[in-house]
Amino acid sequence: MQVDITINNSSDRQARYLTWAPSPLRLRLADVPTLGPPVTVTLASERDPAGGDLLFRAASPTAPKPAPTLKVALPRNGSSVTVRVYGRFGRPSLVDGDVRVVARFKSNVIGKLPVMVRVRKDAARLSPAERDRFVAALAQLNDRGTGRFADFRNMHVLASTDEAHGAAGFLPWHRAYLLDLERELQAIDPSVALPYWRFDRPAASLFTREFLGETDALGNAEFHPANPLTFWTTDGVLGVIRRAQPGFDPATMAARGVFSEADTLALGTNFAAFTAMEGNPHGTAHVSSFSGPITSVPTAARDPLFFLLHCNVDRLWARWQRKNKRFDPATPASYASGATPTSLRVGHNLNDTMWPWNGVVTPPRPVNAPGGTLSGSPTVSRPGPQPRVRDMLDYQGSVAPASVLGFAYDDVS
Ligand SMILES: [Cu+2]
Repeated sequence: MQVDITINNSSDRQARYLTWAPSPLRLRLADVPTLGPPVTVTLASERDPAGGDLLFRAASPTAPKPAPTLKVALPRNGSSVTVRVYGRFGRPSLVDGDVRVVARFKSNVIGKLPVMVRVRKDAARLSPAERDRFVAALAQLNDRGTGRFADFRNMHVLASTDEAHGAAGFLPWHRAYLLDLERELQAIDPSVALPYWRFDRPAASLFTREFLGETDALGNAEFHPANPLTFWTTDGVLGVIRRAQPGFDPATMAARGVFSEADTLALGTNFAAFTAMEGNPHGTAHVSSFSGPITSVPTAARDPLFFLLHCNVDRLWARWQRKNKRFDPATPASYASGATPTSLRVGHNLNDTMWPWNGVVTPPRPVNAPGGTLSGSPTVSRPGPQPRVRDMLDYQGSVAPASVLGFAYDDVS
């Protein structure tokens, strides 16, 4: 007897990735005599010692909470039953396939599928292997200045100032931007998730030659010869320009003057109040500790650190959303949508599509739209190629399960 296991409605290997949000898991009996009662199988995880872990739940809305095991009765006629599988919060994977979905009949294993609990982690706490996979994927996306990274560089330029900064859409726009980049990295190596820079803490292992580079006296980031970021090229220039400001040591100090996480989360319980975080900690983290391209909107995306900085900004929004239950676009406090649907600058209203993914190049939008539509994902269908501001809020499907965007943070349940 054998059971076929399918995750995220796809037999594609690239679909076998989980977060804390539920993913559909489909079971179907193969090779069984058609006569007789349903066959009850038990789902559980089988994990490596430091591997990810899983929880399961029946699909019915009234089903009990997610649990480490789940009994499922499967019909003998080969029709399928769909349940839910979750990464177990606090137990993300270290490497691909370090946890398996196992289906047992009595004590016999009759089905097994390797998966990964893939979430965004603190860059300073990645394992060397996680770090190296991320760096390799990012360097490949850049491809010595000839790769698709150039699109991401070109999306965050002067033209993006009105579309993505200084107003309510700042957080949703950058969430879409990071998701687009992360999906491109995952197309290169599906085991990669974007790490975040906790700029409110020292990050000794991040500013090293093996990772994002150690700044030298001339203001360049120095890389180990084996680090593929050695060949990082943007705007036709090889290398990463980043200089620690006098007296600043990123290995032992937090970025200077940035609000602590607690102070950031305490900015207010309405989105309008929370948007003050665009100034501090976001803007402060950009300008207070390093000099170089990172300090200015049109050039910041030249520095790979920019994406880790913004990943932490997005994580702070996610933590704030979790703390205050601000996932529902229909709740006014979840977003500063203004009194009427068009009360804010174009691109910042809840129902607006966002540039450049919408391809709109007529005023007041910028004159070009680099990068094309937003990359799709093998694991989820949202937000679609032309995301709206509202599509960015319910990223874990807390309000509407179909809204899930396919990413999560290690410390946001
Ligand atoms: Cu920006």
